[in-house]
This record gives sequence, structure tokens and C-alpha cells, in this order.
Amino acid sequence: MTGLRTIEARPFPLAFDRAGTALMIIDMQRDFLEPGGFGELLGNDVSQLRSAIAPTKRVLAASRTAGLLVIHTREGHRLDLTDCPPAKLTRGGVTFIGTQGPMGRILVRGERGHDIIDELAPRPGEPVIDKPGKGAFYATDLELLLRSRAVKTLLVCGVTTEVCVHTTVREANDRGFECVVLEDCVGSYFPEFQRVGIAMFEAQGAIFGWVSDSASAVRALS
Ligand code: TIU
Repeated sequence: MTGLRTIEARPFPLAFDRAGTALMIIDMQRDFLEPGGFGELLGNDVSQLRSAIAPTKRVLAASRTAGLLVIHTREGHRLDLTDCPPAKLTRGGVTFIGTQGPMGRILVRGERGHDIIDELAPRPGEPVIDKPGKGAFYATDLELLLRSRAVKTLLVCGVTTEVCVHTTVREANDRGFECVVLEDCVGSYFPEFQRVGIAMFEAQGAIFGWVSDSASAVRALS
């Protein structure tokens, strides 16, 4: 399954080796994508994110066929919330995390709302990184997994573009990984944040990463 490929991307195409590439699907959880979860309780229209599901599903299928390492992440906390800093718990003066919602306790591990949506459910053997923060490298073993598999390039999908996707891509970029954000596979509750968030990756000669899309990724992997 080794072999050099090139993905069409902005600001310029990027060569990658499938053996050294991972697909990262960030926080495609019910708590962000379905009514009654953390996202909606924060006042957001969750339907804004759902357009990312179908293209991500196509990239996931192509990545599995190509033998890529597929990594899923979930934002959430321990049952006793000991890994949730008070500053996060009480943000805005209102506590949502840990309270009971229609899909269980908000952003708490093991609850229905915390889990990944059915459409993108992990397969047995695909690593799922449970993270307490916005970035997937903070307080997790993600870097160990990637280094152990000699991963250099990350294809990035998930939500939300300006929060957990941006934080994770910035963390990855500083650690020397090449990130390709697939713009139709990431979503924001705010159309202007989606537009500007995408522009920020590719500006200044790919200052944080490259921007591509699901069709280009599927083509490059086939
Ligand atoms: N609120 C928001 O836009 N996002 C988050 O809180 N977490 C993630 O982006 N996953």
C-alpha cells in the first residue's frame, strides 16, 4: 500500500505517501451534530454542520480501502469531571458540561451524546482518541500513535472548523506534521468562520496547512 501520490490542494499540490498518511476525523459526535447536545445548548444551529457528514463518509471509505491509518477523536470528560478545568466548566457563567440532556450528560464519556454519529462510526481497531481539550494532542497519546506509525501527513475532517479543527491543526503543524484540511469535510456553526477559518490555513504559503476537498482526496487515494 506504499506509494507516492499527490493531492490537489491550495496553495499548491502536496505529495504524500499513503503509508505515512493518516485520516483524522475530529469530534463528529452527537453532542455537536445533533439537537439536544452541547452545540445546541450553546445556542448554535447544529444543521450548519451536517453538510460535512456525506463527504467525510466518502473520504473515510476511500481511506479504509487505501489502508490509511484512520483516527477518530471525541471531546469529552470523565464521569466525575476531574479532567474539566473550572474555567471550561463555568465558561460564560453557565454550566452545561456534565448536566443531563436528552442524550445523557453533556460532553461526558460513555453517554450517547458523546459518541460519534452512526454515519461515521469507527470500525473495530481504528483508534479513538478521547480528549479533554479542543486540540487532539493536548493530554492524549495521539502524537505517540502517529510517531509509532511514522505518520507525516494528516488528512483532516471534522468539527468545528475554527475550534477543534483549528486547534488540532495548529498543534500538528508545530509538531512537524503536514495537514491537509478537506474543506467540505469540516464545518462551523458560523458561515463566516468557515470561510475565514479555511483561508487562514492556506494563507502565507500554507502557514498552518493545505486546503483540499473530498473529491480530490478520494482521487488521490484511489
Ligand atoms: N463550540 C465549538 O464550536 N466547538 C467545540 O466546543 N468543540 C469542537 O469544536 N469540537
